[in-house]
Amino acid sequence: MTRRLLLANQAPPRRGFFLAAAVKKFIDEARIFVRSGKGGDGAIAFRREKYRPFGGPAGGDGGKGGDVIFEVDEGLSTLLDFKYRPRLIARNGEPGRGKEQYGRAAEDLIVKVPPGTVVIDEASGEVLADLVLPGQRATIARGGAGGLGNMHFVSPTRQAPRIAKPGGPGEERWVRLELRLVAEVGLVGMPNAGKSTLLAALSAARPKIAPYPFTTLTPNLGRVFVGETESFTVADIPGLIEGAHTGHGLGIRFLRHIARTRILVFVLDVTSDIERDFHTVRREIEAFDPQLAHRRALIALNKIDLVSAEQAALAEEKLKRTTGLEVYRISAQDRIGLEPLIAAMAAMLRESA
Ligand SMILES: Nc1nc2c(ncn2[C@@H]2O[C@H](COP(=O)(O)OP(=O)(O)OP(=O)(O)O)[C@@H](O)[C@H]2O)c(=O)[nH]1
Ligand SMILES: [Mg+2]
Repeated sequence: MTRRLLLANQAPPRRGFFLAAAVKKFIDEARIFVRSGKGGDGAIAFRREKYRPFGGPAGGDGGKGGDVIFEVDEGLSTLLDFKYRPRLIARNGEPGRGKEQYGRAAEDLIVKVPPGTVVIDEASGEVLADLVLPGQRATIARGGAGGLGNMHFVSPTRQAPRIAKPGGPGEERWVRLELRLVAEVGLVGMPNAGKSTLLAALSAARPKIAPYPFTTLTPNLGRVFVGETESFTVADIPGLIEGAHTGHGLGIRFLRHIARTRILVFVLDVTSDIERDFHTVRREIEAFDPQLAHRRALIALNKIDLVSAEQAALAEEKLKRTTGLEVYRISAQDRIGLEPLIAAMAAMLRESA
């Protein structure tokens, strides 16, 4: 009886659990409020000493307010934390005290962000920071300076100043965070072309692979090793279809994640209309960012295990002619032709360094 009750109670939350698990994977946009600390006020105080009727001014300075500092943490890969923590507020500096004591400066608020986080001021649209390298830091809101205590305001005509400076104000702003993955190579193509299969074949990444379009819902990253010393990162993004830039399919918002790549690899399915697919994908990329369409690129002609060698060769020739790009015949599934493709990517990266 107890047991059945328990089970009945457990049933409903499952759906929420799965939803949360799906969302947890990858968040690449966030809007947050940041505020640095105010500086502590300077103190007005006088020395009181036995046998000295007029002690001098002794009000100490206030401490500096805490900065809000963003720092790249290599271990992070999503902006998820900010969904739960949209307000980042640093502490105020302590006020100065008597006996010439300074107020304590507030600790800075160090906020960890994933590599590739772009910080944009919401009001002006200005990019405040583009945080890419591990450990890289940027001050997003500067803490106010501590105010001067009255001990600084003594002059020959003013022996007992009753003035001190208030602490400086902190800064506050709304910022937008955008994650742009840091990868050297971006895989682009129609849904089902085999991008995720290729990423899995090239790296230790294990993205979901399935025989239907729009399997990949959020980008995947993998590291590809070339020989002993060289390596580069490859991003696999959701498939693009005609009209993606007007919101068809999953749209083009994930193209942001290949904005930083140095080369693009068009993954084409040899069993479909390859030229049409190539131009469709190319057009969508161009609509997103004309710059991106000029990025160095090569073609991975995939699924050659499904056609004869002659058909594959013909397709390759046709593509070379119409696109002017290097074409590599591969089967991501059967791991055919991967070595030359990897070598070509590495060479192109070296050239464009
Ligand atoms: N025969 C064959 N099938 C392949 C090959 N590469 C991928 N596939 C299959 O094609 C289907 C789609 O592969 P995915 O890697 O999920 O394709 P995708 O381009 O990532 O698709 P989206 O994530 O939907 O954009 C899967 O059933 C794969 O097993 C290949 O070289 N040969
Ligand atoms: Mg995929």
